[in-house]
Amino acid sequence: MPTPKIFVDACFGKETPYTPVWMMRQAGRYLPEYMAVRAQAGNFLNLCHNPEMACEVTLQPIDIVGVDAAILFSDILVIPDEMGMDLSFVKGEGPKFSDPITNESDIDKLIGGEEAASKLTYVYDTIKLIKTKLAEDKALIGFTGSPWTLATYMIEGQGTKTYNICKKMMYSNPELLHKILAKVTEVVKLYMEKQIQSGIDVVQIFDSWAAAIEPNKYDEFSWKYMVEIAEYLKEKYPQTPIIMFPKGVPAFLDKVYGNFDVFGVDWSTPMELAREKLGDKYVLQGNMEPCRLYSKEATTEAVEDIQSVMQGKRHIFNLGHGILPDVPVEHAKHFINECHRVSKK
Ligand code: 1CP
Repeated sequence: MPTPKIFVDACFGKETPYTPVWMMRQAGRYLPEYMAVRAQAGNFLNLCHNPEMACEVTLQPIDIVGVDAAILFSDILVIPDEMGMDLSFVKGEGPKFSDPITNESDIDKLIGGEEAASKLTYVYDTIKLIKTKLAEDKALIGFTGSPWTLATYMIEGQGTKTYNICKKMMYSNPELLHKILAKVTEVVKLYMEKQIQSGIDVVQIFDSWAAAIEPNKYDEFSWKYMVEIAEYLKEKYPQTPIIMFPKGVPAFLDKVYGNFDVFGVDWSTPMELAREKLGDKYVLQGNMEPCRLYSKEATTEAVEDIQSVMQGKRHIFNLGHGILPDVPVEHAKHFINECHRVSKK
């Protein structure tokens, strides 16, 4: 019998001895051990491309803060990079693509489908290496950005506050945006399939920029593509749980549909509301406001509140978005311990 993984059981809504917990962006700059490996790598993309180093930073939060699942160390933007867009990380400014997509011939030039997914070998090698080292009772989460979130970077060329270039396309040339989204969706399906074949236990689809889309258009431009990916994977790999994380869409909760297992609740959505609307159909993950990690008292208060709503049923603890780089490691550990303490049966 293989050792059970509490995290995977919880994703399927099974009873577990306590509620498992992990933190979005848990492998990152708040850990001095991460900074040391990153310095050794020279730059962020080298770190993503090097399976030994990526494996090391993936495992750090398991050993240092005691989370129940590791998340593969990589970035969502390696996908457009391997589709032929030239990605770089400019110090202090974040990701940049030198030639953003503006027209149909730019889309036609992108490498698609199997060819693009096959170029991400360093990710698959990293997964295989992690699986040789990760304790058997811990889960490994693989991930992708949603087609919409990826497209925002491919069209804007970088992070954006206004999304004006993608939204201009959304309202004035929606067919062009759909063409990008469809091409990215095909790559993501095969990419996630290869992550599963390489050994990941759980899939998370990050739609970090969901809130940029008006609620009436959210299904058309983002959710339906996420559901298409989930349905493709579920049909072939029903034993691999899928977590959907659309950030900041409380107005869409009534319309959520699709074949997946866990709905990631962001910190702006009250857990009660998510439980009322979705709790019977999906396991819920979340949702402490990440800045509460600056105070141990504020952390304990939120963990107790979330526990009183979810009562250890059909729930996975997490933050409502990523941990910030200046959070003391001690406080991150406190969050994990408190989640385990309040939910222990
Ligand atoms: O070391 C550094 O300075 C680079 C910072 C960094 C890190 C640690 C980037 C650049 N990416 C990552 C790792 C990363 N990215 C992970 C690793 C696993 C973990 O969570 O521990 C994951 C899951 C991501 C996913 C990611 N990248 C998302 C979705 C998740 C989210 O936080 O919403 C997004 C939007 C990105 C784009 C990206 N990559 C890096 C930065 C600084 C950004 C955001 C830029 C922006 O704000 O637009």
